[in-house]
Amino acid sequence: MRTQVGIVGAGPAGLVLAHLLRREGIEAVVVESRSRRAIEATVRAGVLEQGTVDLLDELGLGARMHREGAEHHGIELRFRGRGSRLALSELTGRAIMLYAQHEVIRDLVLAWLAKGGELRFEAEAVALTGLDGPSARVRFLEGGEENELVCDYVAGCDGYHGLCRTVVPPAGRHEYLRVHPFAWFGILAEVPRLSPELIYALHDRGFALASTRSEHLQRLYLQCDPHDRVEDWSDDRIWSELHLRLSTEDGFVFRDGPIVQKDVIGMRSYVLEPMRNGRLFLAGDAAHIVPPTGAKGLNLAVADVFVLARALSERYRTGREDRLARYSETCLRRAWNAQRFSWRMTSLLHRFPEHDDFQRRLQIADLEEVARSRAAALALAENYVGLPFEDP
Ligand code: RFL
Ligand code: PHB
Repeated sequence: MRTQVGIVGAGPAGLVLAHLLRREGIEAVVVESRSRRAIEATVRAGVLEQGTVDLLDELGLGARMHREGAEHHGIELRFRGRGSRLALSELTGRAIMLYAQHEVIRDLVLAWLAKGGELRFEAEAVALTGLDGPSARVRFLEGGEENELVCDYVAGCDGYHGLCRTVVPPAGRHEYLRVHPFAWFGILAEVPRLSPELIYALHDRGFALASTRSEHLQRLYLQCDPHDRVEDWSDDRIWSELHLRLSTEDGFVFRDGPIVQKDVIGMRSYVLEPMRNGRLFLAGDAAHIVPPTGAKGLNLAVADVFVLARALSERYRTGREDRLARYSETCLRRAWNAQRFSWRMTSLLHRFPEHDDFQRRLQIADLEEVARSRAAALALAENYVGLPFEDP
């Protein structure tokens, strides 16, 4: 098998890249280790930046998102029993879209296959070779047999647990890793929407987040111990903790109901530099992970492949490799800003085991500044809605 760009992984990074390349007339084949059913059912992100929404629209992939998703113009920061609205759209002129990641995946897969695109499910990449030679090779296992995809370039879009980031040689790479002393307990619950906008809450008992999937299905998160298991949290414990952490002085109430999914989500910050090894270009979670507090991971994956598609397009149109040569540097600038912002949101809103009273008071003063000062609010809002995709 031969193609121009071999894409490893059919997550947001791999699938958006496949569509972007097709628009540029560049051929691509995607290999994905899991089944279609599995990738279309994995519950992950929910917040799309306006830049991501605009790009999906440009690719003609946004119709269902606009029908079924919900545009939000603000979020609430809740602390000391009071809510403070961060008016995203008033401050920035931009908005966010609540639309589940697995719905994005469904839309992208359907459109790719409808256009006759090649996507091999249950095809696991097991080796990459020729990255410094005239052509690259992706070896993959499919139905118990080994196959090979020969290509000009490989896009490593296989996430944090994938193969691609492991083939960047130790000599030239630098990894930055921080594992945080807490995790999130995430649920999907069949209850009415708690509030018209997302609520990010800091409470003495820890962080809580009320997000949404539809009028009747809510996505809720609670800060928990990183060693907690799903079995440690009964439905009663979850609801009573959510009621405590989301409570307000003016008596905010919401209904309990059936919990249809529970998961524990570890919190990590990670960057791999450089995001390139010869003919291999890493994108998305394969190169960087951010804690979910800033809702940046998926959007960062999309921003990477936006830059990569431009660079590959230049290479195929003109033979020039200037943009490819700048790929890693361009993406790392955005990735580090997303790390900074995600760390800021995380430290603003979580209870840290090592914090004393002094640090807790500072945290409240920091939140109060965001509530009071337009400048502080704007700094947070412009990062939350997302900076424009960079294309220097
Ligand atoms: P993905 O989505 O992990 O996709 C990688 C794909 O590669 C496949 N794969 C392989 N395929 C072939 N051969 C191999 N050897 C392979 N190894 C792996 C995998 O099966 C998979 O299908 O990476 P990608 O495309 O970089 O996308 C990244 C995003 O998925 C991730 O950053 C976000 O989900 C992060 N995130 C959020 N991001 C946002 O922008 N907004 C949010 O609101 C948001 N909320 C979240 C989140 C992540 C969360 N979790 C579960 C970590 C909330 C949560 C709870
Ligand atoms: C989600 O809806 O899953 C979600 C929303 C906001 C975040 C993280 C996750 O910061």
